[in-house]
Amino acid sequence: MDTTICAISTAVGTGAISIIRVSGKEAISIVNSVFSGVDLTKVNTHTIHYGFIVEEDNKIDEVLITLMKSPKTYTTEDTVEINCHGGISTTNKVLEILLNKGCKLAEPGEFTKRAFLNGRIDLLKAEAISDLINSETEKARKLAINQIEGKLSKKIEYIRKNLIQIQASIEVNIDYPEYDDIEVITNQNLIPNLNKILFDLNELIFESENGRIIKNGIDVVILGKPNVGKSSILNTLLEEEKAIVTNIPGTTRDIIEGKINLNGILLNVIDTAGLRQTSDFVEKIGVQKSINVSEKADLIIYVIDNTTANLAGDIKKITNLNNKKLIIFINKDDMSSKNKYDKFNKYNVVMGNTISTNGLDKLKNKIVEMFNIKYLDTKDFSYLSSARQISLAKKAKNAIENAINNLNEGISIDMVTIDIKECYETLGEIIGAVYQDDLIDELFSRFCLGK
Ligand SMILES: Nc1nc2c(ncn2[C@@H]2O[C@H](COP(=O)(O)OP(=O)(O)OP(=O)(O)O)[C@@H](O)[C@H]2O)c(=O)[nH]1
Ligand SMILES: [Mg+2]
Repeated sequence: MDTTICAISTAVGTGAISIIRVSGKEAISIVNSVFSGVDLTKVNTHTIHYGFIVEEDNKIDEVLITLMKSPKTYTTEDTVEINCHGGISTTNKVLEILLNKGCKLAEPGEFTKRAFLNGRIDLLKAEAISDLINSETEKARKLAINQIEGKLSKKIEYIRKNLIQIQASIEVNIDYPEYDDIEVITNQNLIPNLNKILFDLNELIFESENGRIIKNGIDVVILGKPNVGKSSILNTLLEEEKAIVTNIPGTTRDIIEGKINLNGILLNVIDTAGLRQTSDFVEKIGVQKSINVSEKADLIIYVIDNTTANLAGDIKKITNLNNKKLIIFINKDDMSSKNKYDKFNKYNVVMGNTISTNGLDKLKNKIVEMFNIKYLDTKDFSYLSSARQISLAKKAKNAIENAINNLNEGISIDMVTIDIKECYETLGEIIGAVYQDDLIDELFSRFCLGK
């Protein structure tokens, strides 16, 4: 934190402008020492200056310098941003000059890490900055910007405030039992308050599924026997001839992926090798891969060929897919069939084809319905969304459940303060009020360089 760091903040490549960001105690003096324009140590904060970056008497680049003095900056430290002409060689040369003058090259996410460590933003907001950069849909962008604005932090802070009030009233009872004007804490008034917190945590965890799918999308795996039309479904969904389609069973041997935007939610669609017993070495590996990806899927579309006479093999495979969100898609409904599908009544069944333009509309509608995609628009877009946040919320919930169970089992109130404190601190970890250095390092290392 004592060093002055610098990095290229724009994408590396040829472009109109590249921005090099410098932050730290010596940011202004270092840039000033290589700048031909005004004396940057004497100008007002939040001003822009024209000039050249120079090395000995050589002009390296014509630049605009944005100067921002602490504390109203991204990192809260003195910050200088150099707008260079874009292009790899110029930008790298300016960066090299700054490094020679004593700047350290920033690690990925180090500017944001400093903003967090200097107390300008909490951990949820810091994570959301990375999410905003990586967002691929409008909904993901909205989720991230709401988190930056602090909507999610407020929800967590609210629960923590209630916990601290409960904790304080218990402690006052323990410390000053002789006072008459203090409300006596009993199981009767404590348990309902803890149940209210449990309710809020359950809601956060339940709704985190929305956050997860808005941020990461839904992993959809297309499974089924060979030649049923899996690759045709992928191609039709993507509106692109991505996978090879032939009438030869066993055409697809590896997994093929593509993304589509369904009502603002990203579907990561994965086509797989048809499931069958085979002696072909390569195809065997492909079939195993199909099984592996299906285990990690959020949704399996199991495809059946409408013209298949014998469904016994399909029924067996579908039965093995228990615990998975599943749609059985009867493909090729443009072809006649004597099949009856009432044995699939307990599943989500959709019929369609890949021949007509609206042959897959019912399939898409079913996905929208199963993942409540329309309902998401009516909500406030402040959900826990990362695995880190969700697992901590679950840990906090366990602590509060322990407190309630302990009270119900007759354990004394002062003992349950341990569980209440654990819940409070775990929620603190979500926003970064409590943190471990290595976890913070790991989290910021996933950021872009220069952010
Ligand atoms: N009539 C009709 N034919 C279809 C339909 N969808 C796919 N087909 C045909 O079915 C054959 C197999 O299609 P694919 O998409 O390659 O099937 P697959 O399930 O990917 O097959 P494998 O890769 O071998 O597992 C091709 O000849 C397609 O043109 C459909 O809705 N109706
Ligand atoms: Mg295929």
